[in-house]
Amino acid sequence: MATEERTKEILKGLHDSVYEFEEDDAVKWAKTALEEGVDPFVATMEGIAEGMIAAGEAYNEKKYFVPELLMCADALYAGLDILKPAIEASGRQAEVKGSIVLGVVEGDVHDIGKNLVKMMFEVAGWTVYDLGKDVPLDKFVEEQIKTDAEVVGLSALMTTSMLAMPVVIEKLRAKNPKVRILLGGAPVNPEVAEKYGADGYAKTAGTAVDEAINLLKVLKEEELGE
Ligand code: B12
Repeated sequence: MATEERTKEILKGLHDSVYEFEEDDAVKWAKTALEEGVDPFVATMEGIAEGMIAAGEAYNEKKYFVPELLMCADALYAGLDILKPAIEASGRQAEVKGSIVLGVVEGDVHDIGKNLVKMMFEVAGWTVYDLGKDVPLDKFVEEQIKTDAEVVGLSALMTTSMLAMPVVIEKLRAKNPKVRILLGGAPVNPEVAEKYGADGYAKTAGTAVDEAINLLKVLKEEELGE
């Protein structure tokens, strides 16, 4: 079991290897994390995901440009390949499992965050219907009807593409008033989610599953009350 200090060092190693787009180092630090007993969930959220968020900040500050970001993403996925099976094995199965249709709305190709969210649902034992990125709005509705998923998760990373969210929500509600809708992505916040008529919001992939479980619990209570 790594000491607190060593854990910090390993998390920094993961963070920096994503930030500095060192794919081999990301693999090396992910393996080190597992060998030394760092919780793979913590390694993912506090190491790898934080490294990508820092890369996003570097982009905002014009220190990084598109090629760097894409290389950071490659390092992120290389680390995740090692950590995901370990998260699964560490028994993060949720007590309540459901199914979710997940996608990034039309006009938006930012899918790194959505892929982290997907992974968290998968390791929790949920069934994920991943529609990918730049998803035509009607596709969310079609997929929800086809799969009868209890939850639909919408992701948007741009202030322009997030405007598609209330449109999808209206379409989903028109077809199935019971479906629970969860929003996420950097420009979204609880106020926006409420204004758009969503049922829930999660700031990070780490809290998305808990939020979805809460939505399912409310749904079950409503059904019992009927
Ligand atoms: C990486 C990146 C890219 C990559 C995307 C690669 C990929 N496959 O995703 C590339 C280089 C391709 C790219 C392209 C563009 N980008 Co860009 N990009 C970013 C950047 C730097 C980081 C995003 C990221 O991956 N963050 C890391 C992840 C882990 O965080 P996250 O996505 O927020 O996800 C977390 C949470 O939000 C949450 N979450 C996410 N989704 C969901 C869904 C649900 C249901 C839930 C519950 C939670 C949840 O969980 C995640 C993990 O904790 C941001 C800036 C920033 N600082 O955010 C700009 C940014 C989003 N991009 C921007 C722009 C403008 C563009 C381009 C238009 C640039 C251009 N001129 O060509 C194009 C693309 C256009 C398009 N049509 O989509 C702008 C958007 C501005 C706006 N209008 O709001 C930003 C904000 C940069 C800026 N400051 O200008 N980009």
